[in-house]
Amino acid sequence: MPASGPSQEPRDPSVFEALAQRFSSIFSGLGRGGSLTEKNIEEGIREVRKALLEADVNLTVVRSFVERVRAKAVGIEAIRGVKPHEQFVKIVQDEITTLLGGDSARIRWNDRGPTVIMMVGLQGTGKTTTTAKLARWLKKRESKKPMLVAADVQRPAAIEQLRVLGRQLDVPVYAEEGGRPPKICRRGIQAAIDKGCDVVLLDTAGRLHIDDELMDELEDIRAKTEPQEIWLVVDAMLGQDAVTSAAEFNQRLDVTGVILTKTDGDARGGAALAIRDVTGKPIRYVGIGEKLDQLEAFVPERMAQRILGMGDVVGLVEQAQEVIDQEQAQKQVERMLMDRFTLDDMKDQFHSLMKMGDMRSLIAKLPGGAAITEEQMAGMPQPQDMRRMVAVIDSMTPQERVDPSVIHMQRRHRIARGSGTNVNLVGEVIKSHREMGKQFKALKKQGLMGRMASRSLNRAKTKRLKKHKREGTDIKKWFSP
Ligand SMILES: Nc1nc2c(ncn2[C@@H]2O[C@H](COP(=O)(O)OP(=O)(O)OP(=O)(O)O)[C@@H](O)[C@H]2O)c(=O)[nH]1
Ligand SMILES: [Mg+2]
Repeated sequence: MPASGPSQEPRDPSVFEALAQRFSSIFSGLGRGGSLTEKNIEEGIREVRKALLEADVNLTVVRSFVERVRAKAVGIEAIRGVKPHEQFVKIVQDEITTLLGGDSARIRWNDRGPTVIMMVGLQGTGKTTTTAKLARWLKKRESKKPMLVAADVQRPAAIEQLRVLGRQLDVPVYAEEGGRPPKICRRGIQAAIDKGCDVVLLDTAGRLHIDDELMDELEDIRAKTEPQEIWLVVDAMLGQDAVTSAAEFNQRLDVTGVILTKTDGDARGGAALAIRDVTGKPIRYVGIGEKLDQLEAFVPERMAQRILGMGDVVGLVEQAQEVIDQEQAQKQVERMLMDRFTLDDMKDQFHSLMKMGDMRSLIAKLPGGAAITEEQMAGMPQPQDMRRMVAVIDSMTPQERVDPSVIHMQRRHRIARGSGTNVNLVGEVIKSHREMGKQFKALKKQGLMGRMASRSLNRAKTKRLKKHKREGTDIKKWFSP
């Protein structure tokens, strides 16, 4: 690897470096114009497509990726304080994260005995090295007691290689000279139990090509050891071939994850980007060098951030989105605080709730909102009911919406007919409105509404305060500590 200048950031696995550079120039190009037009969205998308193809991502994966980005980019709306091209960056980053596997996977620990992890892969991909790296990782980071099992009887030197690594790490190694790997593995697990080890790493033999003999042996090992994890070791240097062989291995063995080695080499990043999409299995770790500490957990979101190198921009967009949610919520709270929570307000609220998710998450976003109890939330209607409730409100007269107490039976029938619902639902809506009003009053008593409202009022205060003074409402008591 070429020497880098002094005091550099930790270097990214170099397979992602070229990609990172490409993306950074695409994004800075987009930002230059200030605004994002349909034309330069298309340009941006075309550039992203080219970058992925150059990185050796296969065409099918690129196509569906680009379609997803386009679908989202078309809907970009202006958010105050955020430039449209910055939103575009976030869309691309979110999609890269999804492509890489979304949330990072966790090891399925066996709670009834040692956790068995079976390592498989073609010859020379780095199985043995990675097995040792994992033993080190599990020992150091998970406080586990691992044991290595030499299940490779193909190469005479394989056992010795594993023994040397075990000595270096002070991790026990189980090996037998000769014999069949499935049996060796079973006895290895028993040896681990006897020694009080809680993780067993099975280092299996590689072949040059995927053949039936290898697969039969691996299937036999799997049947005899019932591993919690089967990790496929894939060499990033093999590019698209790595992806193809991963797909084949996965078809036969249904692996639980992939480890991508040699990402420090000069291969292009395509394998890393396409493996999840093609196999449906997440990358769990990446090898970033020959040394035993050169292993990294693979966190899709973090990797996407590194590839795009636009962490600040994405953070900014997220923040701005949150502020908007919060401002909308505060406006509603302010109205409720003024005791003028009409059915029209309820309808507005349903609309934004249907957009934003449920009441719980809305209230949780407000300052102090996390303190609201489940019980207090119970009266809040669910999003799925809201659409029909909105139809009911739409069939009411303006007077009925402000003062639902005038809605007697005859009017209920009229509203039910008008909204294509039934009398019971009309009753429900009126009751919900009353319940919500009560809930807000209860919250107000706790001082929470006061605190929330004082923020809004700082901005919009004088007008409304004057109005309340005129009407003689004692608003001050809500703000007292
Ligand atoms: N640069 C680099 N080299 C690696 C990495 N992982 C493994 N290697 C090297 O790849 C070579 C093969 O590694 P092994 O662990 O012996 O591979 P294997 O899959 O066990 O090979 P077989 O047992 O013969 O199938 C060795 O020279 C390792 O040092 C990595 O992340 N980066
Ligand atoms: Mg090996």
